[in-house]
Amino acid sequence: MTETMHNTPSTARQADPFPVKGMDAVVFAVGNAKQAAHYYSTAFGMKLVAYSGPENGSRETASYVLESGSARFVLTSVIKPVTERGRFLAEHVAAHGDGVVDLAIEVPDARAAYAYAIEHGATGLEEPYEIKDEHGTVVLAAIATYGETRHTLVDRSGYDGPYLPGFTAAKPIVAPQEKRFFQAIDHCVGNVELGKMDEWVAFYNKVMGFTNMKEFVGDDIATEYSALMSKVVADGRRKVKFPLNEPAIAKKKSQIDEYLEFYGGPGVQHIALATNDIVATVRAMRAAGVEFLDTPDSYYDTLGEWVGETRVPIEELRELKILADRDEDGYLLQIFTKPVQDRPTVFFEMIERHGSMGFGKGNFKALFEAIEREQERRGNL
Ligand code: TYF
Ligand code: FE
Repeated sequence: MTETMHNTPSTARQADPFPVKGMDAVVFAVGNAKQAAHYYSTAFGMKLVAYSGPENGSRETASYVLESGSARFVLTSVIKPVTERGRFLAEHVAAHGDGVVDLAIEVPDARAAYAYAIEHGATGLEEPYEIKDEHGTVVLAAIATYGETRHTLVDRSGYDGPYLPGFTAAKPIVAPQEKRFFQAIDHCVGNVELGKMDEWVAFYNKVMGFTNMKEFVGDDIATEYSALMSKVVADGRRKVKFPLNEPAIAKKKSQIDEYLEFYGGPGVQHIALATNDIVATVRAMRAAGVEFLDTPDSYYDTLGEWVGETRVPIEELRELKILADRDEDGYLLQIFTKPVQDRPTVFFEMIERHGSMGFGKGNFKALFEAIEREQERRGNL
């Protein structure tokens, strides 16, 4: 599928209906944010920059803000639920395990973004509001997306504090890595129920004016080996990319069904993190104990024939189990972690792009066979 084509010449194209600056943060609700912050510091090389908790006025929750380049994670856990928000977060962890509650998007105008979304059918969760401190003012609003996930719309152009009012600057938990493991959030993937993918694609088309990217996984690939269908939506400037998966009826139990069963419904499946040196990143993460999906040796025997030259010699890709894919625009290198909690739910992808705007479709066979081997080990196939 190609992007929607308009007959109007590009010079007459309408202004972006929903301008987006990029991902603001991926917000996780977890059982133990203190330990999670340590994990993302040591295993993902992230740097703690801000904190909110009982020591600085938040009696209900503790939140740790970690950064790596432009990528920001917020890890929140409940200390003692008193308000609706505290109860929501506690119940979220009870129902879903550690997971993503918010894919927060940075926008130039949160009021305008919220108004556009509501006008086009979004469910409002927080009407636009301002919070301020000595660093300035942030405007926030929030809308619902799949499952219990939300999109907070953040305008931080009038703010220069470490994260949001209520947070104070914090020192790194461990000595900072000499080199970042990743620089940015590349894409955030959602799993939705069988038959709902197109509804959620339509939701992003309508509510945020996002358009479809050309890479998609249809029936053919789905039944042959992937057991999932997938389409990708993105904002006009491709600053945020949201692939959406649904299970497909295939020979094996879909990995998406396994996710939906253990997460207890739709939610964020994986976050892809952009690196400019995937070899160094994977070496460092493996050394820190991060587990990656295995790729069979046979994958590398024929890789060179179809993927051509890449920055990294095939033998190094083989050693580290890194995947490669090429399309008309260039190539990419990618690898997937195993789920990062006890439930077979959320995982990460590390991706190094060289021109390709794709998502690794050429790897689906090898990738999904690897995922199925893991499902089998868990007894869920
Ligand atoms: O984001 C994507 O679409 C790629 C492909 O379980 C993919 O990373 C899709 C589903 C999945 C793993 C990777
Ligand atoms: Fe991905």
